[in-house]
Amino acid sequence: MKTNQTFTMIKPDAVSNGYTGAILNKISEAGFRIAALRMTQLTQADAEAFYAVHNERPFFGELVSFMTSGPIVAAVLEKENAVTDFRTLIGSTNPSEAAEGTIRKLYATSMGENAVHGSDSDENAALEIAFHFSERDRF
Ligand code: 3AN
Repeated sequence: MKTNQTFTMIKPDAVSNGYTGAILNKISEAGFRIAALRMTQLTQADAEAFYAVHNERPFFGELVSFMTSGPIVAAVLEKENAVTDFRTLIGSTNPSEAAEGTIRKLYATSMGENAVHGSDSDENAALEIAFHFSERDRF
């Protein structure tokens, strides 16, 4: 398993607010190589499967409904220590607690509508990458 890759989604709030370009630029400036990239819209089944780990949480319905509400941009990012460094770049789940200069501090609006997803472990990165991209769409 590659440990130098992570998976991200630019979420519907950030895409509809016009932040896709700015966020991709910030990701590139931070030294990540974009190894795969696609704009798509998650179905209800996609979002339920992707967030299955949260299906007992009180915000699950809200999360699935938000994540299917509009297009997202999915990407595979490559860098040494990709998972950890990307979590640092995006900042805390709650944007009001996110550090200055982080993507969530700059572009997120709330705990639910928090602009970007970033894998939380190498294992989940591999699963999430395989969920969204076939081999031939990865470069
Ligand atoms: P992170 O995305 O920072 O890893 P998780 O894994 O705890 O955060 O949560 C997954 C997603 O669920 C978050 N990105 C956010 O969109 C949503 N979420 C988490 N906590 C809440 C909450 N209290 N209310 C609404 N949505 C939430």
